[in-house]
Amino acid sequence: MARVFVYGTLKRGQPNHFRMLNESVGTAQLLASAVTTERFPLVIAGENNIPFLLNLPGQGQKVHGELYRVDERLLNFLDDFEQTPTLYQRTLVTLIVKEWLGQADDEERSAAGGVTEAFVYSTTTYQPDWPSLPHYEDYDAHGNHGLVYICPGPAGPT
Ligand code: PCA
Repeated sequence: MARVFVYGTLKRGQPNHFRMLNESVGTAQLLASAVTTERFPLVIAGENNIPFLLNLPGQGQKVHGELYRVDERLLNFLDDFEQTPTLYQRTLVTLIVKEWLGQADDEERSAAGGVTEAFVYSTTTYQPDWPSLPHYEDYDAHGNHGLVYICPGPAGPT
């Protein structure tokens, strides 16, 4: 089992959330809503308007998202889907839990001060202008930025 913090198209209500629910590739349980303890630039970039958390702690805003418990199969699927390690890199991030949700067990809920760690798909490889794009704290593919995410085909993001 592993824990993954999702901040982009994998969140509930977002265009790739169905991939978290596809039991033929593994299982995920929603544990909590959470926010990063540090600031990061979360930008929308590229031809397909893909959200990227740039691994530049201290810049941008604290990023809001969802914490999941996933099995190894789903983690492998997500690594492939997110083109890790070329497009994104899977790194660790420190989070503050906003609200534990039904599927978190007592041990998970005992995290001191609600501070916990999880994997995140962030990137250290990006175009030089990306850090100066607008920063978001709570991604929504249909937000008033107008940068609607263009879904990848079955092969994954392009
Ligand atoms: N998918 C991953 C990284 C960005 C994206 O759209 C996520 O939702 O966290």
